[in-house]
Amino acid sequence: KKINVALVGATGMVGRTFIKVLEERNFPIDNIYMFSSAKSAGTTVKFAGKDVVVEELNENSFDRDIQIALFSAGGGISQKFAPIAASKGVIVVDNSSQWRMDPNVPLVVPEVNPEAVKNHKGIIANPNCSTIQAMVPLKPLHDKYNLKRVVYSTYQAVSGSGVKGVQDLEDGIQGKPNTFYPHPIAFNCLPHIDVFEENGYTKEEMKMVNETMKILEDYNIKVTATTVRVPVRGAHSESINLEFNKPFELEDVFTALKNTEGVVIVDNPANNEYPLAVDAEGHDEVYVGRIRRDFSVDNGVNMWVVADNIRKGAATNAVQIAELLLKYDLV
Ligand code: 11C
Repeated sequence: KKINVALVGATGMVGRTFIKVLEERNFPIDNIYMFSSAKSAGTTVKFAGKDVVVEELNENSFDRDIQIALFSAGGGISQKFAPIAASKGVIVVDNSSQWRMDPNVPLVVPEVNPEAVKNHKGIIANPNCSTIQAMVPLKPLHDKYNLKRVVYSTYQAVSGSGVKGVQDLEDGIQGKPNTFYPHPIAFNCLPHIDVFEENGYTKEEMKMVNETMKILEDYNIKVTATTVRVPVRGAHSESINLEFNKPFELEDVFTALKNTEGVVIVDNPANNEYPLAVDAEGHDEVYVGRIRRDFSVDNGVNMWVVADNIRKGAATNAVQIAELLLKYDLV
């Protein structure tokens, strides 16, 4: 079965990766439509060897036979156009933060809560990149040992901010002033991702807190986060401290992670082997290492989790959701 797919935000960083990932995974596409703002409309993009002309997105863009639309054009576009697409029978997989916490919108990491897609009412949300990569290793451990508390400390790549973030890092390395971040990102760490909320946390931090509970369907887990932008180009790293309600053997934690789809363990400190952003960039897996007992509490573990934020953290996860729609015969 082949379907018609639309990409909204086709020329952005995630949009371009949608194209790559759809091609790589041989997603069964009959026709593909690409939409963007007026600025990029008219450009030609290659898909599976054919030229596709990018069209300006408008209210009538979905008045044709489209089954799935992958959106990555920012929250404002998703807020306006995802309901329009859904009202015309298109299933939207939305990469923005706009719909994630809506109770009518499933928030899905395919390795973690695939069945949630079945509850969709036209829109399915792709979680935030830093949440996605944490969920993949946390889910099997939560199932086995029941999470009591999670402490996230992130080291996030500039690609999470799109092309402007990458440019600010490249400019800064060459000694030019920053024009995008509020402070230089070159040779620096900024404890500030997205806007600050009234509670003192950033929106990125609150996304990790709220999305973790929604995806694991457990509102008893205590979650806190500090999210930091670091001068890395293309993969987010996270220190994750876990506390469980049940006791565990560390080797069983290793075994559980080893048997988890999408996880690759890189943990051989004797050979200086642990997950690195530069190794994860360009790959779809979530790399986990530095797995060790937290001796400061009864049932605690520390780990280091790295993944390409544009691939598993965005485009790949969205394409995997689209694959689930086919698998479950929902299109
Ligand atoms: C970052 N996590 O690295 C952000 C980017 O809610 O989809 C993704 C923002 C989002 O800056």
